[in-house]
Amino acid sequence: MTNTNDAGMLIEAVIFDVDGVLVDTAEYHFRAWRRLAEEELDIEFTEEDNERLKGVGRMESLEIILEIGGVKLDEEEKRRAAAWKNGYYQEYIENLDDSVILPGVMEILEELRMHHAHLGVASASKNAPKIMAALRELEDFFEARVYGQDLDHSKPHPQIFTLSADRLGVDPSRCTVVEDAEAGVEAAHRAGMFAVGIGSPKHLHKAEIVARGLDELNAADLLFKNSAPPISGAGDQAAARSEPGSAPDMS
Ligand code: B16
Ligand code: MG
Repeated sequence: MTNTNDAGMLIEAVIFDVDGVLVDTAEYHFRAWRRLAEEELDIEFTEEDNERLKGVGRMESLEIILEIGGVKLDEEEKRRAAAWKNGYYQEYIENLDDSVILPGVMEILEELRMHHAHLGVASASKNAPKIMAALRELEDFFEARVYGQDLDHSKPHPQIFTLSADRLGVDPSRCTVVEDAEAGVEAAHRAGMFAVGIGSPKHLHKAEIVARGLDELNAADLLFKNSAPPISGAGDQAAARSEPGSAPDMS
């Protein structure tokens, strides 16, 4: 690889989050949590609340919902609540097909492959192996995979991405992470990587680039190879790029 980003660094690898970046399953997580919150726990749970759960592990997500509702459960009740949610979620993902792959995903992966970028997939979800196995054409793009089963720590802990870089054999400073979660952007920065946010600039403004979807970006954007801003169809706040050359916040 000889691509250089504006900070004078070489990007050799791109690591993709799964839910909300590659596939449209983030919506299913939200529906399953809302169903649990409203039907089983009598807690009102909004889309805004859900932003705090994105990318966060199952038990940590439950703790956030309980905190929102001011509800206390003992350990056994928590275990059962998390299992209920997972049961609902698994019903939603039972019959997955290629239609869940988000717009622009296959095209940008193809393009990155032409640039000889190393590609990794990294998800906090323990259901991610099942999702990826159902989508073979997508899975085939990736050299390294890190899933919930491999992790001791939840995002924003950087473990998910440092382990990915390790498996790809690439230094963290040469990696870009593509994430839809605020906690994921923070995890990328704590791993010493660049972050591309997919979703709303309101929640993802700390990422070096924010776009509504991968269909607004191209391989050069993820490799920080040019400085032209991505085109956005994003209504209120268009795809935003922070000042190129700004190094990731390593705090
Ligand atoms: P599970 P990602 C994350 O996946 C989801 O964003 C988050 O909502 C979910 O709670 C977490 O996986 C754990 O998922 O309950 O299936 O193990 O965004 O990191 O791909
Ligand atoms: Mg995600």
